[in-house]
Order: sequence, then C-alpha cells, then structure tokens
Amino acid sequence: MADEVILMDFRPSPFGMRARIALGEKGIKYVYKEENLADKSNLLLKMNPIHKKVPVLIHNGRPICESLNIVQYIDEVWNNRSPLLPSDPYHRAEARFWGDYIDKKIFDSGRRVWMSKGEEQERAKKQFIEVLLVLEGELGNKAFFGGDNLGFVDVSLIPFYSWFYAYETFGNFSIEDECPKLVAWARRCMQRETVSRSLPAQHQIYDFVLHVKKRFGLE
Ligand code: GS8
Repeated sequence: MADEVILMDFRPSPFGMRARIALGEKGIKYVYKEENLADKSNLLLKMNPIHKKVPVLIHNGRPICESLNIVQYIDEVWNNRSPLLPSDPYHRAEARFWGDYIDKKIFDSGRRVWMSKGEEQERAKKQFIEVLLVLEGELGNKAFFGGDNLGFVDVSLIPFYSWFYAYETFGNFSIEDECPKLVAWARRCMQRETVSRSLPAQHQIYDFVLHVKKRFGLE
C-alpha cells in the first residue's frame, strides 16, 4: 500500500516550511492541509494534543510533531535519496546542535525586531544580527551548512529568509549590509526549486506581519 502522508501546516510558518522543503527534497507526494490557527481543527487537536501547533506530519495515520523532529523523521524514513543529516554520529550531533541554536535564537529575536520600538527595538536588532553573524561564522566558506549540498541546518534556517524583508522594513535596517555572506547563502538556497516552492514571497510575509501587528494594536 502506498504511504499516506499529510502535512498540517500554515503558509507563513517558518516551521512548516522546513517540513515542506524536506518532503520536496525527498520527492514525497503529500496532502497539504492549511490550518486556521484562530479556529483550530479537531484533527490538529487530536494529532498534536500537547502543543496544538503546526506543523504536524501524519504518516499512515500516525502524527509526528515539532518541525526539526519532522525533518529528521523524513530523513530517516525516506533514506534512499537526498540525505539531510550527515551519516557520521559526530557530524549529526553538530547539525542538531545548530538546528537547536536556530530554534532557540532566531524566531524570538526576530519577533522582537518587528514587535518593539525605540530602544528595545535597537537591542533586538543588535541581538538578531549577533545571532546571524554566529551562523555566518559557522557557514564559513562552504556553499551550504551541509557542505556542497543542502542539509539539515540549511533546512532549519532558510525559512526565515522569507521573513527578512519584514524584519528589515519594520526594523529599518539591512541584513545584507550586516551579513552579506549569509544573504548570498540564502540566495543560493532559493535557487533550489524545493526551497523556492516552499517559501512564500517576502512581501507576503510582510503583509502577514502587518496584519498581525494591526491585530495586536501595534501599528
Ligand atoms: C514551533 C511550531 C509553532 O510555533 C516547531 O514545530 O518547531 N517548536 C515548534 N507553530 C505555530 C505557527 S508558526 O509561528 C503555531 O502552530 N501556533 C499556534 C499556537 O501557538 O496556538
């Protein structure tokens, strides 16, 4: 019987984008279900009763939650092509370390950039750039974090590129001026169809962020 693969997702979610890219890299056919996070479906509550968040991958009826866990699962189940994690245990541990670093640092400091104003925003921008510079250092002169090919760390980070224009516009700064190598890396990733297809256009994310800011009375 063919595998039944469903992705419960939400277009602007950088976490959902990770799962979309990983499925694309492996060439997996799947059913995409867009979730209304303001009115969560019974299926989401049933499949992710602990966090009630997207993305959730449902593989033959069984849910897998948390985006990096999903990417790793996809890599392990469909292991016959496009490996995302290295095979060496030490290098796998390193890749997971950076995935965790991205999870702990990028989303929250990025959100503070577009949500705050004045001195708090200046502090947020400084912190956000510091995190990106650490990642730029880790990239070094490699084409991808994964080496010559897109890997786990690339998949973890590249979704946030679709949010760059929103960070820059609300924060009034240029990420490319601060981290040119990282932006060059992002453009390289975007040349891959699996990536460009999975990321919304930057102006769409900007419109989404504007909408969220209005809803919170921040504009
Ligand atoms: C984060 C998922 C998440 O925040 C992961 O999958 O990596 N650590 C998790 N999902 C958000 C949408 S993107 O901002 C979500 O589902 N939010 C709904 C809610 O908080 O109620």
